[in-house]
Amino acid sequence: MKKVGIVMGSASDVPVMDGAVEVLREFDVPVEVRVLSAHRTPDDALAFAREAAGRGFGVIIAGAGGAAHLAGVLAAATPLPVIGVPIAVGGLGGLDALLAMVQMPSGIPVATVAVNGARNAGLLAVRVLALADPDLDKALDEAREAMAAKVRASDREVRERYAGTGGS
Ligand code: RP5
Repeated sequence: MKKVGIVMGSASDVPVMDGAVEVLREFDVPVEVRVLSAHRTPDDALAFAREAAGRGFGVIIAGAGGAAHLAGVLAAATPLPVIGVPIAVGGLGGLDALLAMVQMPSGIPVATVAVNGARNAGLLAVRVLALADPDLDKALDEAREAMAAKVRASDREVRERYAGTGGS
């Protein structure tokens, strides 16, 4: 199975990016987690991106906050799909990082998830790998069904709680 690279701009991003690691572990997808900065260690970040496809990665997830160039820089140097996780740091609550990732100019895309949306980034990475892996595809379908069952249980509970209060 292909690996997923989880790259973040600083160790301070770990609490958010843990969400992506967690979901990939739930699906037994191998991960390599790195701190590589587009600003502070640009040569290391580029080297990682250039070598990633040849080292068995299938997808890269990149989390960064502030003027977040990391996802775009990695995407520029690899043919692999890059999923960006904007991280909320500083006074703008992550809006700066969100715009930096989602507003990539035409030509080099970054699939950007919500601010601090590392879990969805992990799920999207699993979905990409599942295109070539029927077992992973089945596991994802089962996880979705389990999630739907939980929502239906909540629906039953709420309907019972408010039964007879004038609604239909
Ligand atoms: C970004 O700057 C990192 O991704 C991090 O989210 C933010 C702040 O980094 P530290 O100052 O905490 O190292 O490059």
